[in-house]
Amino acid sequence: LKSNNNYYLQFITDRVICASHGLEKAVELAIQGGVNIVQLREKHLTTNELLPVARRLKSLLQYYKVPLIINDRVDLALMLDADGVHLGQTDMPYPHARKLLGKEKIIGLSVSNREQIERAEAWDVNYLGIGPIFKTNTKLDADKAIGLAGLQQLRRLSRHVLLAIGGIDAQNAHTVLQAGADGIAVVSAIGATANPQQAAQQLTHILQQVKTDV
Ligand code: TZP
Ligand code: MG
Repeated sequence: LKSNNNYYLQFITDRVICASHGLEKAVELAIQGGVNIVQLREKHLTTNELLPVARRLKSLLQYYKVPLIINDRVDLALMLDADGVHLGQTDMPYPHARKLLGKEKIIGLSVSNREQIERAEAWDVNYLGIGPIFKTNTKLDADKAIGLAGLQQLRRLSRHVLLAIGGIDAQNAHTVLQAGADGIAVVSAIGATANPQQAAQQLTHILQQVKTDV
């Protein structure tokens, strides 16, 4: 996974959580604050509803040269010529997704335990989303939080770029980076705030600081 500025800050959309700004405005502000990967994740939209949203986001992100990743849906990523897809453990298995998307596209995969992270070692995923690290109210069917100790243990088992996810905010971001994450992925720490730009900026500073510390 290439990174513009040597840090990874992924913003994951949730139009309900971003409702006060509107999805596109929230994404734009997040980018202006330093977000450098966006994942479109709208579990409650039908395919038909998702398409126009994805198209508008794609042109917005093209303007800012920020990659757009589509949650779960290899078909939509292909159809839109998006930059990539983020796969969960129950989505299309990585090898098939890679075959369809080709080697230039970004493929991220969610992992939350040892077995999943070990299986991913054989695959050229572009990053792993690892978590939930902390308790989160954003994903109701999330696995149990793995904690900082869990992250530290799983870190040793993987050669991949690890983006920590789940309950991460400006208060705890430095601890997940110290535990071995290469970057973070957030929904509410940016989307649920009154000022997504400022929230993203704060996270960006933490990421840049910890990266230059080590
Ligand atoms: N996968 C694991 S936790 C999570 C997802 C999509 C939700 C993260 O949301 P938040 O608001 O950053 O805790
Ligand atoms: Mg998924």
